[in-house]
Amino acid sequence: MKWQAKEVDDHWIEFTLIGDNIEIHCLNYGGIITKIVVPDKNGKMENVVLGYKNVQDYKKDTHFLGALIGRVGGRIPNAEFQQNGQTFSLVANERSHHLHGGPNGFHQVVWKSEVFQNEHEVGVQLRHTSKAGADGYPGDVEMTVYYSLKKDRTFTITYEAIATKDTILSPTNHMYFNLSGDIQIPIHQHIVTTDCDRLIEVDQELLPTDLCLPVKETPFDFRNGKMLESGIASNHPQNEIVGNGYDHYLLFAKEKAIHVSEPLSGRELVITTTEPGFVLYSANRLEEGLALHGGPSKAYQGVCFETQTHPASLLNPTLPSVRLHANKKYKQQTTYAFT
Ligand code: G6D
Repeated sequence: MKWQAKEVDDHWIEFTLIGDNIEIHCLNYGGIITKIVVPDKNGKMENVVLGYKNVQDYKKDTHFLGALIGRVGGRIPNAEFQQNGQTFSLVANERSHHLHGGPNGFHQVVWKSEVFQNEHEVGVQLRHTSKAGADGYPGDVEMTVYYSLKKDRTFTITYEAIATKDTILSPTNHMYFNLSGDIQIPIHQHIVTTDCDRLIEVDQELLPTDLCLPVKETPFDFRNGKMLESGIASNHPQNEIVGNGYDHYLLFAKEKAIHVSEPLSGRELVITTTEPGFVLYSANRLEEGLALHGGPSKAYQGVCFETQTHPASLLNPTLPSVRLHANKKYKQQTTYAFT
C-alpha cells in the first residue's frame, strides 16, 4: 500500500492511492475521483470510471463526473425548504430548482487535503467548512470526507459532519462507472442486482413527486438481477420521462447493497452503504464530445449509484430524513469492493 501526490494545477493536487491490483486517483478539487484502475478477468488493469483527459475540464464540468456532491445531492423543488416554521431559499441552479448543492456546492470546493496511512489502509482526508448562507443553506457545516483504500482492496468513502444550526445534509459521490474498462462500450449490458422494492417517482422536470412506486414487474425491479438495457430500451413512462433510462432514487428493502457485474470483462463491483437508498443514473443526458479518458463522451457511457438520503423527504415525511440538528454528529459510509 502506498500513495503518490502531484500538483496538477494552481492549488490542485492529484492523489493516487495504490493497493494490490487497484489504484484510486482523486483530486482535492471537488474530491473528484478521476480514475479507478482494477483488473479484468485476464488481469488487464483498466480504468472503470469516467473522467476528463485534461484535468482543467473539471472546472466547467456540468455532469459532476466523479465529484463529491453537497450539501444536498439531488433536486429540491423551487429551491426552498421549510424548517422550524421558516422558509429557506437556496440558490436555483437548474431553472427555478436547486440541484446538487448549488453552483458553490462541494463539487467545486478545493478541499483541505491530507494523506493518512497505517498498516491497514492508505487514504486522503478532505476537510471543508461550508459557511452559513452557502447557496442559501443555514448554519456552518464542518465536513470531513475520508477516502480510504484498505488492504483488502475495498475503497470506502466516509462522510462526517457537524452543523452549528439545524440544517439539511445529504452528500454523495457522483462517479460514473463503466466496468468494461472501455468507454466505447456503453453500460447496457451491465447487470445490477439489488433488493430495492420502491422508487421515487419523478416528474417531467426530474423533480421527485410525493409518490413511492413499487418496482414489481417494472424495469426498476433488480431483485433477481437485470441488465440496464431493460430500462434504457423500455417504454415505461418513468424510463421515458428521464430521457430513456434511469435517473431515479431506489429505496433498499433490507440489504443496503448493490451488485454490479459486466460480462465481457468479468469485473464485479459490490457497493455497500449505510444510506437508505441511491440514485441510479444511466447517463441518459451525458452530452456528446467531451474529451474523456478513452475517447469522446456520449450518453450511456457510465452508470452512477449515488448513495444518499433523498431530499424528497422534505416533502414526504414518510421517507428517511435529510434534516440534521445542530451539534448532532453526522456520519454515513459507502464501500466499493471490486472482484
Ligand atoms: C442530470 O438528472 C440528471 C442528474 O440526476 C445527474 O446528477 C446530472 O445530470 C449530472 O441532470
